[in-house]
Amino acid sequence: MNQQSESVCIIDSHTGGEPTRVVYEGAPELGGGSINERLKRFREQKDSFRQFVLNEPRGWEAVVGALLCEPSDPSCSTGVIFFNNTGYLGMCGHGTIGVAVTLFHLGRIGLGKHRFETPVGVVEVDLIESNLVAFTNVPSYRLSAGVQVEVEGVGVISGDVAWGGNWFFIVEKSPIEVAITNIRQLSELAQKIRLGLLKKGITGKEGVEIDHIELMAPPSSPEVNGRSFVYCPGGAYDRSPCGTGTSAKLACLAADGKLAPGEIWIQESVIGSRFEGSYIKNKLDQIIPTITGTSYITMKGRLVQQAGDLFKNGIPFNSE
Ligand code: PYC
Repeated sequence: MNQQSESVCIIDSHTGGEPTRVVYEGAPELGGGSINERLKRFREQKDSFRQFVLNEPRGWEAVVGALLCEPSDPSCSTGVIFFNNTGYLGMCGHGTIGVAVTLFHLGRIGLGKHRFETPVGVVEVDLIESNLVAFTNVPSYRLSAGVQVEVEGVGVISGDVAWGGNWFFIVEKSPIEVAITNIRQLSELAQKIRLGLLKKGITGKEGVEIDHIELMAPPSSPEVNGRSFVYCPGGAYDRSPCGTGTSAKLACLAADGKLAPGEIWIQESVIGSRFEGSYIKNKLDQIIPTITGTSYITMKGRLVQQAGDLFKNGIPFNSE
């Protein structure tokens, strides 16, 4: 019998179809300090753990990992570092909803209000019911509007650059219908937009790469305000309407005077799942979005590594 380790405990959930894998036991020791110091150690010294948890054959490209850690801010219930098949995310909206539902399932939090520490700031989470969560995101804003980018084989596409916990390029009218049958074509277009942005040196603040592309379309029904396809770093598309993407979209709507504080915006994903969003303003003229959605547990288990397995750390993946 092979020697084996099965000490990493996980719970999978999906938020509007988008999976989150919470690692609640057996994560590598990341030391003390701020959550950003721990993220740095994770990235620089323990990246093989990220690949082990998410890459095939144990995971797949759509899954976002959530590593729970001791918060440095004692008012927070937990710290959480989000990661995916290609690296690390500042924040993750669907993942925040998934983490809240998972912590409740584990008996670690009760219904009501909690605070989670993320590398881009504290988010406030309201666990309204066992599967229903509203979270108040980090301040979000539009950096620039009507930015033109040359897209290979398509021509010039115009969009807004906005922050919602990650950087987004938001195209108001997708040139391809946002439909489940068009996922391959939408992904190819989004990847070309991303390359066009890189080529022209269009970035978020402080030169940070814009790694999420959001293609908007008219709603599919009168109860919905907008439909979106969100392309994530690593090449997966978001099955959910994307919590940080909905936040960035709200920032653009607010900047254009198209959505008033407190007004409800319902954003639908390419597979038809929905988030409800609204915002208030802060003193810096940024918005503070609140996003509501549901999440359900799909799997509980342990990840196993056996000696002799060539892919015991996952199949190495490089999105570029
Ligand atoms: O919900 O913010 C989100 C998100 C980011 C990447 C995948 N989902």
